[in-house]
Amino acid sequence: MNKYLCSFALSALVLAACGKKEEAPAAVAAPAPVASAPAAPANTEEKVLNIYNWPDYIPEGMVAAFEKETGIKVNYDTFETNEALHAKLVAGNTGYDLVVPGTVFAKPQIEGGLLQPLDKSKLKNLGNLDPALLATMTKADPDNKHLVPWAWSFTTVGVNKTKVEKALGGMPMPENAWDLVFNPKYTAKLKSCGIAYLDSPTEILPAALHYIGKDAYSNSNDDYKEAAGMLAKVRKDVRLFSSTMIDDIAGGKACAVVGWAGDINIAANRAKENGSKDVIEALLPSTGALIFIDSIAMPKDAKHPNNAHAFIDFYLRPENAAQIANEMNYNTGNKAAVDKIKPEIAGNKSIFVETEYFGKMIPPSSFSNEAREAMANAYNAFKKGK
Ligand code: SPD
Repeated sequence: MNKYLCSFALSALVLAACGKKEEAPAAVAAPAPVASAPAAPANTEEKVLNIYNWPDYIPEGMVAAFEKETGIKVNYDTFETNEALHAKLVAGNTGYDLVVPGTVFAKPQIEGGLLQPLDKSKLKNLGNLDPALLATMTKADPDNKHLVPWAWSFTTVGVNKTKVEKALGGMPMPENAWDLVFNPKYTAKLKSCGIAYLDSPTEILPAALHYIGKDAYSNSNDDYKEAAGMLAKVRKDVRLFSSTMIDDIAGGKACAVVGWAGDINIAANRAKENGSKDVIEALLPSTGALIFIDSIAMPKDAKHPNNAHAFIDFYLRPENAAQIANEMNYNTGNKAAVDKIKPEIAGNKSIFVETEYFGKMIPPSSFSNEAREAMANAYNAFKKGK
């Protein structure tokens, strides 16, 4: 396995399994880690910060703690898909100081000048980040100038195992979990307890491409046609399209989903809190799952850049970064946070995947603008059932 990916894989709870600790690649010039330093001193900016993030993606109390410490009032809005955030950035005048794109979209956003470089002199906790993850992110952000990792996880199949086993009625679970959501032999049975897909072309097409043995980040129209052909066969069995499906899984509307491992784990916890005894799990398909890295970045027209840097640096403190894993079930790219992760989270293989499985996973890449448009067309036709 690539030596950098190896330590990124575990960020690095079982780093020992990957051999000796790697040195940071030359491209990543990060200052030495500084634990728990206070946020940057007060600045002359208006004390406001406008953040645009995904739902269920910030530990409870983090915004309040930042506001209390800095006196900066945070306005916090959410979006549900990379497409929605991208459209806002392209339209301009977003009104936001910080946004959280996936690296798949951040690459064209950086190339298009929609995001501005960060001032690393204001990020004294930057050295807490895992150099291996930063090295991986250079595919999207060549000199790590624009993006700081927020969290990472993977797109996979999630199940309410209790309901799925019942609906399969004695048919064994498939070896490859993707069959549960893409193979009519299984979907025909699981439609009774509910199949849900993420509602986004750039979530579903890559998973479908991967399932049919193509490059998940293919830019080929022929590949999209083949993936659309496969999807068309299961369309009638898909009950829901949703990008905030935590409650759909936890509340019993969906028993098999194409979703994000972090959210599937949140759904499992929520179901338990609601008194359910059902077993809900993010599966590790035998052919691999699709890694994504979400990163925090500043739109080109951010009005409060100093406050934005203060928030990023606050998030980079180990005790704050650890909460994204402990509370939200997402993997942090913050190496200094590793010893603050709770044992039950560290031991959850669908949050901190083991080295062997990490080797099977599909790293993120990106699409051309034309490819995104073609995927959107294929996806919309699929949804309409054409
Ligand atoms: N609940 C937060 C989910 C964040 C998911 N970002 C996913 C991007 C995947 N391409």
